Amino acid sequence: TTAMEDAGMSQTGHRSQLPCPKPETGDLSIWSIMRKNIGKDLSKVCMPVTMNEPLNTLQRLAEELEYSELLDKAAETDNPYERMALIAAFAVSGYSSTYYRAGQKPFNPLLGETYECVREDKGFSFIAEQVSHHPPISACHCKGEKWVFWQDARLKTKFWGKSMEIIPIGTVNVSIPKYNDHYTWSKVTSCIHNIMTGQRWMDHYGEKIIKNKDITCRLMFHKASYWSTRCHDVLGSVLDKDGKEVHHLFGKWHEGLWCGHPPSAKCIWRPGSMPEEYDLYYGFTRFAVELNELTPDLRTALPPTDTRFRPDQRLLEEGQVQRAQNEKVRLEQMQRMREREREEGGVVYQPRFFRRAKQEHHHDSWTFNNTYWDMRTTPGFSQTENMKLW
Ligand code: PIF
Repeated sequence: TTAMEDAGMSQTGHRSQLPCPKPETGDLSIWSIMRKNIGKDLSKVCMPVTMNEPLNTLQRLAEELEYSELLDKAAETDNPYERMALIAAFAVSGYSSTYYRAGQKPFNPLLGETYECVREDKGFSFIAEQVSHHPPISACHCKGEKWVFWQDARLKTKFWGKSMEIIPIGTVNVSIPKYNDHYTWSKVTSCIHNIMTGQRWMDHYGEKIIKNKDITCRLMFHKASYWSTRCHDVLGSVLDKDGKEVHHLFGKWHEGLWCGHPPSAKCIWRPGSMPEEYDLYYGFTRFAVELNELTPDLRTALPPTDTRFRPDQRLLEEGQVQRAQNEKVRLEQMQRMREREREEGGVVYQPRFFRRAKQEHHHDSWTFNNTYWDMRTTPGFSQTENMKLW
């Protein structure tokens, strides 16, 4: 280990470990929760904090940028087919962190909760906000030096008894102004297996189609099966305007993506190594460990609605399960009261940093209103009126 790592810091200058391993809590309650709520919309059920990991869905969206260097590289690649292959690698890379992560669910953010992630080392600034409570919708926007990434995420769940399917609704967007590119895609279905007993694990399957002008990339995520070696396989093609394959892509979402045909294929993405004892720390990657870190400079710059200030999530991170549970209940109650006040006053809730754009494929899409970063510097969030979420 290096001196920095010994000081609890990673090469990036961020923390390299959570303050505390995941507490042993037992898994029994999941049974009774599911049994009591059969057929119900699970997003309307209050889950115990022990089902959570100390990250929320806004931070999970930021996590999709762990391999943002693929976007940097795409933004410097003149060949549009190679550029598409790099965008495809990026769209696959976002799944790799789920390989060790099926055990817990992210916190459901409170309405109006925000999360920013400024990474000077990676050259991006990310902001996300919970824009709807029922159904839960998270919107985010991220500006790199030469690209922009944005999406709104919403999901449907299907409970099958032994497993649960998560069907994402929403569009992922990447634009690269230099080439006038606008890539769009939607996510594939995810499935949590062995939800009640045994070792939980996650799978992702279905077809993902990435579009940009007249170039398309088709990516097929194979459904894992007990007798197949094609577990976690991803196969794809970059197609020209006539549907002719220009590049062949293959790999596994937890191992990497290659372009070409073996043995001469070129690796275009491979996930980083996991931190030590990751299995004791919720299966978080190095990047995930850093997401909820609250440094002194952030403490003064962030709006009070930022997830890093959310007490129940912080308490869980510190291993104080009972206190975290009590806080979760209190915050949910406060949120219900705010909702009731709005109802009584006839006030329609307006998100602060995103606005509802046109309807897209039967669902609303959300776009950034571009006010966050200006407000952050002038007048600064200590001078603005902010929602009191906790
Ligand atoms: C509460 O959220 P929870 C409920 O929404 C509750 O209805 C509400 O009260 P209200 C509370 O204020 C909320 O805090 C419910 C639900 C929503 C998500 C993220 O956190 C899930 O208690 C993403 O839980 C799943 O959870 C991705 O959470 C998994 O939206 C990888 O939908 C679920 C259950 C998903 C189970 C996954 C199991 C994994 C082991 O009175 O205002 O309505």
